[in-house]
Amino acid sequence: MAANDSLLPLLEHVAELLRGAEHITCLTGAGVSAESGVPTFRGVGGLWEGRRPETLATPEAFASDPEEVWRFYLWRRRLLLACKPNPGHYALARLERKKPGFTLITQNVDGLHVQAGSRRVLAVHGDIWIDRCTRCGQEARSTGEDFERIPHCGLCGALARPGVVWFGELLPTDVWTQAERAAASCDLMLVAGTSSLVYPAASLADVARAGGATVVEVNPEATPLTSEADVAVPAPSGQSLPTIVDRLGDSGNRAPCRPADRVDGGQPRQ
Ligand code: BJW
Ligand code: ZN
Repeated sequence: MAANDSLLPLLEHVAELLRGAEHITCLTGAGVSAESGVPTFRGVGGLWEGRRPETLATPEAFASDPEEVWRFYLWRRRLLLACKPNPGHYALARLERKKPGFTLITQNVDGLHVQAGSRRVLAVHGDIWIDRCTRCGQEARSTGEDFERIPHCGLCGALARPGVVWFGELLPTDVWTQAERAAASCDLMLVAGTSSLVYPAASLADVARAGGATVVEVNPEATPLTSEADVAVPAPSGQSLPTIVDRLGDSGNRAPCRPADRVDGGQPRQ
């Protein structure tokens, strides 16, 4: 669905800001996948609704009841198999090709940015499709077929865990370092579909602002970032981002095609 007509001047203004920016960094959250049918974490219909995050997304929860935690993640994997990227994901993939100095940082673990054609994705909260051994750290990509079986390591046979970042865990160092660098050095930061409640990812907008960047938020609801942002677009990303990127034109900055260069956590972590 196209963006509401009354928003067009605002979207044109954002396109103008993007046109003038050399280094653009985008931070996305669960809201960007909402129009693909992936539930967000907080709010009505969110994954956490009726549950406390600490009961599922912590190392302590996994240690005390790995089966219950795995049931949650296997349920989400099954749901994701039916989800496809939406126009917001595709718009960000097009933006990367139009602007060579573009970096995409995502808190999402669903892989939909890569499916949409984004090539360089800093996945700061990991990847739901990775099984990581709790003993030797060996990582394997799930085939996404067996939703009944709790994964075990192909090398040592120990219990695996999902390759995501839980509360109280460090973000993958290499990915996080690159994300901070991209935030500090951009002249425009686009923050789309995140409640800006979870740290340290939420601090990236502050890092960008401290470096003098213009901050643009895309979110139908107000967040703690809204009043700090230079521009707030109160609309779904699947409707507003395509219009913004369409209006960008070519900018004379088309990036050459190159093989996928995904940055998603790299090293096995314990
Ligand atoms: C739309 C839309 C549409 C809807 N279009 N928009 C500083 C201060 C306070 C606390 C801390 C702090 N530093 C660290 C902490 C602790 C903690 C934390 O942040 N807690 C807060 C809850 C207070 N952080 C951590 O523990 C992190 N680690 C860490 O800091 O390590 C250092 C350390 C170690 C030891 C001790 C202390 C420090 C790790 C955080 C890991 C987060 N993990 C999760 C789960 C990942 C795995 C999984 O998927 O299961 O990541 S939690 C969950 O939240 C997930 C998300 O990536 C993350 C962010 O959520 P997101 O994406 O913003 O989604 P929602 O649902 O919150 O919002 C959706 C938004 O979309 C809404 O605003 C909607 O309006 C909008 N929307 N439709 C556009 N169509
Ligand atoms: Zn192992």
